[in-house]
Amino acid sequence: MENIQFNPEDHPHRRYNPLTGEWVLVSPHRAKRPWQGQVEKNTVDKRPEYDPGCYLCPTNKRSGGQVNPDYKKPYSFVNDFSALLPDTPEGSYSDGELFKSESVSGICKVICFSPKHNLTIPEMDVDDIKDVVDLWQKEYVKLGDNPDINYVQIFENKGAAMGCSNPHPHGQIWSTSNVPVEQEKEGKSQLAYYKKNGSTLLHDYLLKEVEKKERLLMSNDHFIALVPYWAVWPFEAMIISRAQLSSISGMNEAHKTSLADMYKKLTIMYDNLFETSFPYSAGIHQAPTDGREHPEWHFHMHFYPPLLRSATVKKFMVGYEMLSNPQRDITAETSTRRLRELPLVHYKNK
Ligand code: H2U
Ligand code: ZN
Repeated sequence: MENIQFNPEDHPHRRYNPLTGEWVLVSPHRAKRPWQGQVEKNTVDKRPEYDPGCYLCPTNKRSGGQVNPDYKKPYSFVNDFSALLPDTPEGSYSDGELFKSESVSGICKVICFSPKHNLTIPEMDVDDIKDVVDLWQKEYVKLGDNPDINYVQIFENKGAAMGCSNPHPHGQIWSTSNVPVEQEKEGKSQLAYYKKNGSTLLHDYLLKEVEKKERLLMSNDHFIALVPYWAVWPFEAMIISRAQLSSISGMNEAHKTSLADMYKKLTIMYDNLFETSFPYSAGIHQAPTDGREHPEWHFHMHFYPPLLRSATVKKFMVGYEMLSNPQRDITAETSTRRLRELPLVHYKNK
């Protein structure tokens, strides 16, 4: 083996995620094995614009008895089955080093992206997605202004494969008194980087990726979409702001339109990959709302889609991945090439 040079295109290796400090094992030699399973197409599901049985459609009754207004624009309400409650008493418990707990208070909301039951983000107009971004911004500022709320997590869980309970286009916001685990890891790494270098970690990362090009999916005036070097999920992606914006609160109209446009285009790529409504969990990572300045935080959105080879073959995070660290076969660069080749016209409109 002495004369053979390490080539990350062929040889097993692990890649470092500087945001979380974690590693992913990459096994590109395995991706070359022939795939003998079937590549299936999903049947296109035909849904009505209005579903009288849907708890998110305008004018319908929700499980708790509340009635949705006849909303025309994105509409948010407090989750009827909130995982967090605003009036939780403060307190903590510990018994030595090994038993520790603390109370968490918070507010959970559901956001209906559109009154139309049969749409999804890639099928919505950019102007209408911009209304969603406007509401995200409003909610982030309003929830974040609450002195009990130190983190506002905005996300979308899409598709039955991700455990989403309803196809009506919607997202959620969970806002909490504590900074959750992933954001704490990313916050620590970004703070250490910012202190050392005086610029944000993702600002410098973007400069390098723009130079290298091999993982870039698309760019517009304010954002770049790419498959991160350390991606775990086969078609994982990130949307990162070009400017060192710590949160959505500082975005102007042009930023928000650019974000809406990229959200649409990236999800069109996804849908076109297997000609299916592509499931994913996506969400915004940005500054905590603890009343302090966070110049180290750099606005970004993560997309974690589970599909691997077709509309029906998904990746499982099991075995070695549960016990050791995540692993992937297809490299981030190969995934980028596959996504980049896809047209930006939705397959249903071809
Ligand atoms: P999913 O996006 O994971 O499907 O979740 C939808 C949320 O909607 C879920 O958190 C809430 C559930 O608690 N919900 C209501 O608030 N009211 C209802 O009438 C049904 C579901
Ligand atoms: Zn609906």
